[in-house]
Amino acid sequence: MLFRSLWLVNNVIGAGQVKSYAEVYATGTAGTPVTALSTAVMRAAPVVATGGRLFMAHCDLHTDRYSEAIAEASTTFGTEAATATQTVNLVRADADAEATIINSAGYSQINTDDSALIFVHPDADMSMLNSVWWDKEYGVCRVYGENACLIAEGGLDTLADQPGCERASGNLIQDQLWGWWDSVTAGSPLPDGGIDPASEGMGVFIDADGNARPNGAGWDIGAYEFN
Ligand SMILES: [Ca+2]
Repeated sequence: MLFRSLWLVNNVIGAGQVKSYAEVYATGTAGTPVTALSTAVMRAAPVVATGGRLFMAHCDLHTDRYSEAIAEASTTFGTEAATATQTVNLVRADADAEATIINSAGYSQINTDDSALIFVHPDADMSMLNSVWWDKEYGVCRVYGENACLIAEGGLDTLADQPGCERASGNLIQDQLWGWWDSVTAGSPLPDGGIDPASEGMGVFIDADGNARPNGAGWDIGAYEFN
């Protein structure tokens, strides 16, 4: 998405069943063999900041396991080469993007190639506050930089020390214990886990259902106020 200034509030956003296919079938002969070269590249994320300023508050992001890249190459005589690469993130901040993310959550179900919960280009400017991320199955890289995994496991405490990141506090790598988007089970870190969005210049006074925020002891993380 190309934008100068974008506000995302109280949204549930998924990158689901994203696919890339590349098929190359070449006919060669014994005397004149050919090369069949097929390359499929799939890159996806629910939220991609390509530039400008992104303000994201109280959003739930998800990817699903059915996203895939498929490459097929075939020749009668010669060389067959098929390469499929798939990279999936929950949030991606490209170069020149300024992204402020607060009170948001997401889970990943993909771990292939350079996939990670969060991608941060070294020339980006990301701030992340009081957000909860989780990988349901694979132990995916937490934060990926331009060419390598910056935070492979553990929490996000060192995110602010990474190239492309400015501020990070109150973030968790933890199962959100969602029942569905608008419900959680006991022990979830989401209820009352957020900060006042006004501290970042954002007023968020209702949730995705139109119920008042905050309710109970504070702002709930995600699109819904649970209590
Ligand atoms: Ca609350």
